[in-house]
Amino acid sequence: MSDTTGRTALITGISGQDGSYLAELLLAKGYQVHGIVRHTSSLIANTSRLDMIYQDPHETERRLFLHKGDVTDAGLLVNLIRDIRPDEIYNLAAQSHVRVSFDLPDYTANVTALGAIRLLEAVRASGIEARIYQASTSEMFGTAAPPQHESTAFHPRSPYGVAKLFAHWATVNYRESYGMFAASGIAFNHESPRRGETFVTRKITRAAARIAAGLEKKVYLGNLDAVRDWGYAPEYTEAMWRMLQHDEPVDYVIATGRAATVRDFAEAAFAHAGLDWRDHVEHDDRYERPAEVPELVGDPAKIEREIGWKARVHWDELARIMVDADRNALRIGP
Ligand code: NAP
Ligand code: G4F
Repeated sequence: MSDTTGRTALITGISGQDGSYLAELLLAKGYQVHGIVRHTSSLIANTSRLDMIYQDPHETERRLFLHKGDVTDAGLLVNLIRDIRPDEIYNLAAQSHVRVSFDLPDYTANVTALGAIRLLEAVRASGIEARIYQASTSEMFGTAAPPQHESTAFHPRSPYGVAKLFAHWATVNYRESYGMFAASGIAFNHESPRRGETFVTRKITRAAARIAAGLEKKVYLGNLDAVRDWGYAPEYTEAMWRMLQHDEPVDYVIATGRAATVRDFAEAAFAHAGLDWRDHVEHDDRYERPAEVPELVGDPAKIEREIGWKARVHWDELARIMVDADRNALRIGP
C-alpha cells in the first residue's frame, strides 16, 4: 500500500460506531482527519466515541479536527470541502436505524439519501479530486435470496433501505457521469462494543451483562427468526479504507459470509454471561417492523479476491467480545 502520511480525510458521521473506528485507523496511518459533528444542546453528548482520540483545539501538533455541521446543509459541505481540500471523503452520516426510518421516513430520506447527493455535488462544485466512499448497505437487498453479492437485484424493505439505494445509485451515477472516484461499500451488519444500544446485538449483550449483574431481569425483542451476517466493525472500516486505495472505484459487498438468527445470537450472548436466554428474553410487538428483511448473508468473494480483505471475527466470537465489553463497563462504572 502507498505511503499515506500527510494525506487528509473528511469523515461525515465521525461520531458514530464506524466513524470513530475509521478516525482511529486513519490517524494511525498518519492522516490529518476532519470530521463533521452535529450540533447538540449539550457539549459532549454525541462525541463520546471519540474520547480516546480527542485532541484539544489548542494543541499545535493535532491531526484530528471536528467541525460543527450537518449533511442537510449543502452550503456547509461545499465550504468545508473547499477549505479542507480532502484527498479522501468517507460518507458515513445517516439516520441508520431501520425501525426508526418507518417512523421518520421524510427525515431519513433527507439525511440518508439527499445527504449523499449533496456531498457528491459539493465535491463536484469544489472542483477537488477527492476519492469518495459511500456507506451502502445490505438492507438494499431486502427480500433478495441469499447469498447476496454485487450483482444481486435490490428490493429494499424500509424507508432507510430505499434512501440508501438512492444514495448508492447517486454514487454510481456521479462516477459514470463525471468520472469521479466514488465507490460504494455494500456492508452487511457490523457490530462492536461501540454499537448503538438500540440495535439488536448491543441490546442483547448489554441486557445479558446487566441481567448477570442483577440489575435487570428481562429484555424485550421482536423477530427472533431474522438471519443476519454479523461482522466486527473495526475490520469493516479497514475495508472502507482499502477500497479508496484501489486503482479503480469499484463497489464491493463487505461481509463475513456466515450468518445466524437473532435467536442464535441471544443464546450465545446469554450463555457467555452464564445465563439461559429462554429465562430472560420476552417478545414485544413494538420491535417488529411493518416489513422485515428475513435473511441477509453476504458473498464476500469479490472483495477477498480483488482487495485482499477478509473478515476474521464471526458472529459467535463477536457476541463474546460484546458481552465481555458490556460486563467490563459495568465493573468500571459509567
Ligand atoms: P451510526 O452509529 O448510527 O452513526 C451514524 C453517524 O451519522 C453518527 O455520527 C450520526 O451523528 C451521524 N449523523 C446522523 N444524521 C446526521 C446528519 N444529519 N448530519 C451529519 N451527521 C449525521 O452508524 P454506523 O453503524 O456507524 O454506520 C455508519 C454508516 O454505515 C451509516 O451510513 C450506516 O447507515 C451505514 N451502514 C452501517 C451498517 C452497520 O451494520 N453498522 C451496515 C451497512 C451500512 P450523531 O452521533 O450525532 O447521531
Ligand atoms: O440490529 P438491527 O436493528 O439491524 P438491521 O435492521 O439489520 O440494520 C442494521 O444493519 C443494516 C445492514 O444490513 C444497516 F444498514 C443498518 O444501518 C443497521 O446498522 O436489527 C437486526 C434484526 C432485524 O431483523 C430486526 O427485526 O433484528 C431484529 N430484531 C428483533 N428484535 C430487533 C429486535 N432489532 C432491534 N433493533 N431491536 C429489537 O428489539
